[in-house]
Amino acid sequence: MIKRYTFGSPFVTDSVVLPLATEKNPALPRGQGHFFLFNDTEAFCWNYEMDKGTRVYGLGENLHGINKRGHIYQSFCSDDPNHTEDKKSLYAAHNFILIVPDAQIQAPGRNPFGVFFDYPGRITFDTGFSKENEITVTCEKPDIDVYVITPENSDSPELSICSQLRKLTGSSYIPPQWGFGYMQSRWGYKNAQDIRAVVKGYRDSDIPLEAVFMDIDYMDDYMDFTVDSSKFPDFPDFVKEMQQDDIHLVPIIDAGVKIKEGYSVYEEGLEKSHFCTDKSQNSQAPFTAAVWPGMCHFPDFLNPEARRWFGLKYKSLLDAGIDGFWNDMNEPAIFYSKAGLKKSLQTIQLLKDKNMGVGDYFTFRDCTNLSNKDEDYKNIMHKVPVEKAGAYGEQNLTQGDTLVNHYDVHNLYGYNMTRSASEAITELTQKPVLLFSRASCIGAHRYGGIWTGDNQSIWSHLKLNVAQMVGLNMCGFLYSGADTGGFGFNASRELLMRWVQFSIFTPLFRNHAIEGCRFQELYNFENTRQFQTIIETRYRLLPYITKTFMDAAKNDGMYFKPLAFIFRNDQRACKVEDQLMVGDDVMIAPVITENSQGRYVYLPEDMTMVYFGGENRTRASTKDAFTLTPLAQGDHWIEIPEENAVFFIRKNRSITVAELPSGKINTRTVSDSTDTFTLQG
Ligand code: MIG
Repeated sequence: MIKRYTFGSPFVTDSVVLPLATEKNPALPRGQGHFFLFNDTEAFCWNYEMDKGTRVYGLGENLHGINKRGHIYQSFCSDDPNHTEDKKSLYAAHNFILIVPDAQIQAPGRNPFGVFFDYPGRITFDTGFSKENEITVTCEKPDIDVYVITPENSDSPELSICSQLRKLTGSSYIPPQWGFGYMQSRWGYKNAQDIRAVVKGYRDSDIPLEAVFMDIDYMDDYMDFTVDSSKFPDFPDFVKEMQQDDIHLVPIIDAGVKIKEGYSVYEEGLEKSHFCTDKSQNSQAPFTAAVWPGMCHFPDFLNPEARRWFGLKYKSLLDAGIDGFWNDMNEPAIFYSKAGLKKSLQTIQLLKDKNMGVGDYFTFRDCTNLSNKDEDYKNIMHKVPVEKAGAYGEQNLTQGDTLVNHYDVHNLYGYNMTRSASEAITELTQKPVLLFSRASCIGAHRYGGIWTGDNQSIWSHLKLNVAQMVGLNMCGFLYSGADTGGFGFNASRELLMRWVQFSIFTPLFRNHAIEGCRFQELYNFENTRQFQTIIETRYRLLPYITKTFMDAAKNDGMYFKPLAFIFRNDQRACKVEDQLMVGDDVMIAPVITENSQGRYVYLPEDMTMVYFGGENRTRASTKDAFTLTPLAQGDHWIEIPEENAVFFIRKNRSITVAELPSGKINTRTVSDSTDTFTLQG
């Protein structure tokens, strides 16, 4: 059951699609905490007292483990590539938590429940950091819709809560079938030649590849919807050439629109007033700040007309044959604003001839940090229909619109960029299009997938990736994954190998790396055949992976689940943080530490271990390449050599896997019809 509690006059975020009447009485039933307002600031607050054994789930992409207890998290979409443990926020705002009270304590009102905070601005979740046994959720404005979700069945209450959240917020985006293939990306592929070389590298080493991503360098001077003709002399022709080789090209689109005379997107946006405006200029001029292309304006994605206008711009690339996009920098990321730069140059001017001691030096040092500042966000204004704005409207305009300050609705920007693309693409073409975004909030899962942004090639980020997948699935982002191998830093062969072994199970499976780092394409590493074996396992598992994904998408379920949601009465299973269920039949236990030949795996029940790979593997005999070993419930040390993919099938369950055609598989795509057979657990 879902109950809606409305406080003040909330902004209509469109995160929710199910109309629900609001509760007359704002008091929560016993065991669901209480709401209040801070007297001094009027800030909204929800507070809940936990027992020692209570577990907290949710929060989508955010940091730390599967159990989110014990930290402070914040939803404020942030372009911050340093995903260290002290951070509160990554690129997304997934304001859902699920609380599972300690099952050992029997008392009335102690059932699992979920809370979705439908709020567009900065909101903080203290899940037992300030006080070990208290959760406090606070947001800055008193205007908010809160949805409290209780289970509809007692067999799997957690899954029931998550599925109701999806009913409330709409069903998840489904990618084209090829989106389940293996994809390669790198910031630094400069031209058609570079991309051809990548495809050749994969074909020569006989590793399946479905798509190559085009990062910002394909554009003419970083201008959205342009292609640099010196790098791609005949772009539609090149797209065709790639298609003939079964390769999809996926260009990036950034949020900022370059200010440049003669650039049609800039000129049209200006003429039609489709850019966000500048508060310090009484909203009479567009807001200006620098990103990749230098000074930019920002499309007003919260304004329905601007949203449609920008979305229809994807047409030029669709017309060139493109069928996939990734939306970046849409928190929105800001390098510096004019005002910010001016202030900092003034500060430097004052310090110029000074003998700087520590105070002045720190002032000097800090004043050059100009990115993603609240001051800038507070200077951006959106034009929003009055009926959506609630108490957020600041100044009514003609034609039923009002001005809303970006800072207050910051988390809706990336979401509405993806919505802009998705709605227009649906209008423009019948073909299924791949679409995912960096910034998001709940609601965006209806329009596209997300990737988890700029992680790094370090072991702790592989571990984080495992936990993130659970939070993301709970919030509806089924089509998601991290940059496999890590984006920043240089990946060791071993880390990449272990990461690929995990990512063969993530619906979005993309290897991506930063400009200038070690080349991370699989064929650039020694013993390429071992990588080939693992990627092949992905392709062999596709019948199970796509079926599990489609079941989750169609039934508002989860693709990745924590063991705790399935083996609810097993206290050990409830605490497992590094093993996941993939659907109902398969459990995975990725290796996430270095120099380990294997790992301990906890089996909550008897399972069959499946090894794929090794010396026996030949294409002609797929069946022989799988080794099945029944194992009893309990702890096991499992050897997981580099060239093997290992997973577990639950007892009496079976999964369908694909035969691969014998011989070279380099033209194989996910859509090839292949024979399948069954692995029996
Ligand atoms: O400021 O387009 O997260 O995937 O390669 C960096 C260049 C901008 C950030 C994205 C990353 C992408 C990079 N972008």
